[in-house]
Amino acid sequence: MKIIPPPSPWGAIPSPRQLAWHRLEMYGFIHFTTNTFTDLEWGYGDESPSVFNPTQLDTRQWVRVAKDGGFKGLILTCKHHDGYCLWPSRYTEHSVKHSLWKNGQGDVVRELADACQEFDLKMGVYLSPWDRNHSLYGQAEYVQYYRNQLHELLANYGPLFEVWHDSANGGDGWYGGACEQRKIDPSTYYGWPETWALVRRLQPDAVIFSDTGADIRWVGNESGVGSETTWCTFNTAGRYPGYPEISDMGTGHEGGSDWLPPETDVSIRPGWFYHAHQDEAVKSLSQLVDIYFQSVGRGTSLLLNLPPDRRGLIHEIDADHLREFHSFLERTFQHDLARNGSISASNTRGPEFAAGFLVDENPETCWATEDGVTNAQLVLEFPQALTFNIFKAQEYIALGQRVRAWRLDAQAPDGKWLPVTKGTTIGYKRLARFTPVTAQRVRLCLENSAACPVLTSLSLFYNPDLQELK
Ligand code: FUL
Repeated sequence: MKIIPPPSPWGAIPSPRQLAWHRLEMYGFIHFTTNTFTDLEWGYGDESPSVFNPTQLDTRQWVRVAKDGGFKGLILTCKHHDGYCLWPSRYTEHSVKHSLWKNGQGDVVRELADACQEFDLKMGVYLSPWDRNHSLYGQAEYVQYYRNQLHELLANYGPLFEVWHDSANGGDGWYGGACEQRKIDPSTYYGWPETWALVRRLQPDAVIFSDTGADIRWVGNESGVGSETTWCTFNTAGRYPGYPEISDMGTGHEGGSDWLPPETDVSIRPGWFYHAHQDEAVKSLSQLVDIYFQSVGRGTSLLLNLPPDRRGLIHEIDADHLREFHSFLERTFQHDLARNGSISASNTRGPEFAAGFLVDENPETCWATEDGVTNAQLVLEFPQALTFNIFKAQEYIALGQRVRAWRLDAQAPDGKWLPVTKGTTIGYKRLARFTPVTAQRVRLCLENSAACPVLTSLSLFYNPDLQELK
């Protein structure tokens, strides 16, 4: 029998570490530092280390909340812009060493690493490049200090899944008492290639986040909204973390030079840090579901912030909302209705790439057309009409991202095909929600694709409560 080869990769493709990251889909952020106790969002850098004094810090509670929320990992602000270190770094005194918490003997990073290991959750670190405490910030010596600290985090706390470098620099700070403005040139100052080489050497499986990679990019906003059109590919030439133009971060660039998918970061509260006066403003189920559809549902990963309070616990309100969110998603995606039907395609590359692989729940199998076919239809037919209000599709991104435009139709009883919804890119995952439709035959039209389409899954779901959420 003739073996049909798979399609050749199209354009830039993900590395194994990026592919593993795509599959995480959702993980949490933990913003915690002196700000939690001073009620600030950006500490100036002159805070007394002793203000950090959680009364009941329990990283196992954070991990339990994250797991109950369906999250696969947690990323901790080991150092935010104020420079305060949540671990006893040997390179500074501005840390938990001088906290009243555990008489200066504590290490929040260690406690989180232990809890993550105990409950089998992944861990990541955020180390702010901008440091408003350090006297040498702005000079070459500071970059070495930053790398030394990163080395401590990379070498001493077990495997990390993500290393997070933000690009903020608001200018003014304490800077060892100088109290002045210090802006740096983000295109050269931090020497990112060398720092990223350190991450690769010590944590080869960790993805590196910054505005522009090395592995994942920022989505371009902090409101939890991915772009309707999302290309995982991005032209990185001339770009660097802190690059002033961000309007294309969400969309990316079709046919871009690198695989650099977006991560959507957003807080469950208005602020990144806990403030008691925001207890009533924790995002509702409806807001969280919107965020999910607009981030994960647009092919990005969701990084949702869950800031611990002054006790050192994730507040009950946040934990409740998250549990509610997770159980809503579980209910919504429990039964894939597409599996009740038979599926056929207008074109198939060969038996190894049959349409049936779209509904087998195996991310390693796929349907593909013959080379040169860039427009194809897939028809799902059910024994009897069924009702659905969510559509899901996934491309087999190991071979690149291809689809540019798609449309979903349902067949009316008189045989006419009526449009249900449509979109542009699909990528790792595309979700679409709409008012419930009842039909016996449903058709996905891939109207335009950069190369022959290669999909790994096609699903329909029904949750009658979805419409009620608004
Ligand atoms: C930004 C910071 O300025 C915010 O405080 C927060 O940490 C956010 C996730 O990244 O760059």
